[in-house]
Amino acid sequence: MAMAAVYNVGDAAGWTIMGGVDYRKWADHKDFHVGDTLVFKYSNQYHNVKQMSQKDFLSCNATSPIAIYATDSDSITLKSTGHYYFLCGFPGHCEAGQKFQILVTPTSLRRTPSTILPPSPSPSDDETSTTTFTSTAPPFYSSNFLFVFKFLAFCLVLTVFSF
Ligand SMILES: [Cu+2]
Repeated sequence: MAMAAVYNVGDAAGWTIMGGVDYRKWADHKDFHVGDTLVFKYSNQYHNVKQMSQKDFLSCNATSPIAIYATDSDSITLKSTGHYYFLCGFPGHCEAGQKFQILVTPTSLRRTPSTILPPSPSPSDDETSTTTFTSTAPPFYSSNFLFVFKFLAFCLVLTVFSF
């Protein structure tokens, strides 16, 4: 199994409203799994990290967080599957875009976040073997076909000569 990943939120920019970081886009391009860690780097004079319900996240209502982090370098390990909603609780920061949501999927689903099935190597293997089969099949098929064609042509020649 692949190792758990550590994600620096906002990459080099960190957790901020400066620099126009698009946290939604930052999160959209990643697959988050149980055991992965989010690292928030910021100055706790100006920012904090609050995990919210979906409703409060959407409305930027930071008054009743599920969890608050304010150490200025928070490492949050994603311990369970499901949606996580994060925002900065400082006034106006959520509205300015300092927020993002993620969907955490089981560790076993590292490559297929939308699938709920247990891991099975067969789908990709089947595809590979199908590809291999179809790529080797045509020459085999066409040589058979060529043989049948030659045989039919031979029969036709015999028929023509028999008249
Ligand atoms: Cu902030």
